[in-house]
Amino acid sequence: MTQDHPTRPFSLSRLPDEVAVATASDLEQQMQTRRSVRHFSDEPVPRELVEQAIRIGASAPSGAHLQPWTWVVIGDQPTKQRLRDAAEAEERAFYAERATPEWLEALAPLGTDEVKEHLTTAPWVVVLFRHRYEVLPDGTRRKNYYSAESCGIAAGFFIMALHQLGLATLTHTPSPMGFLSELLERPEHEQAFLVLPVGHPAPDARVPDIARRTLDEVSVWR
Ligand code: IYR
Repeated sequence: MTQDHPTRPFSLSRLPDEVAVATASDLEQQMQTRRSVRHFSDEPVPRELVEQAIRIGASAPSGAHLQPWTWVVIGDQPTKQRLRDAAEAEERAFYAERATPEWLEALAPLGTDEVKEHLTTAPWVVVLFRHRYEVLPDGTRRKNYYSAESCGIAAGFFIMALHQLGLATLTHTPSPMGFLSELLERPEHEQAFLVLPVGHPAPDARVPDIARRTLDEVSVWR
């Protein structure tokens, strides 16, 4: 390692193996109850909780530590409505024309359609923008490395934090997402990456009856 940049000492508090296994078991149980929610309650959620979840999301590792993200948080009804109208216009075209039959078949178990009620019902809608590059003060461009991977990891941290706080979200990817840049007035170098409504599930919320793949199915050990 080159040593011409400052470093500082680091250690992690070490857990006895049995404690780690018990902790992992509790955490896994907790995380296995997470589901993508499409039916939200309009009950308010304190802004502070969303701030904390974003700080946790933004604590994620990123390529060259360039932190290539902006979290746009929408809490006002008129903006949420404009977002919903624009998203539904794109989705209508997606479901009616753009989606291939295979894609529609893959989506069938999820029961999704062009109605995006969550965008106006959830108290908060967070749009994560990915910085493909940065514009430096002198106007030149600096490339960001692995910005998609970085934003994916950050979104994962954010989703996990929300679940731990007892809040629901959905990784909504309207396609295409260009309308979000205009509507939320983001600069050219930022590209909408994910739309994440945040709130409590509606009291009558339902989720698809689908299962997760098992450890044996998802892992190979050699
Ligand atoms: N963007 C559409 C379609 C859609 C695509 C995937 I991949 C999903 O996991 C769910 C939906 C929509 O939001 O309805």
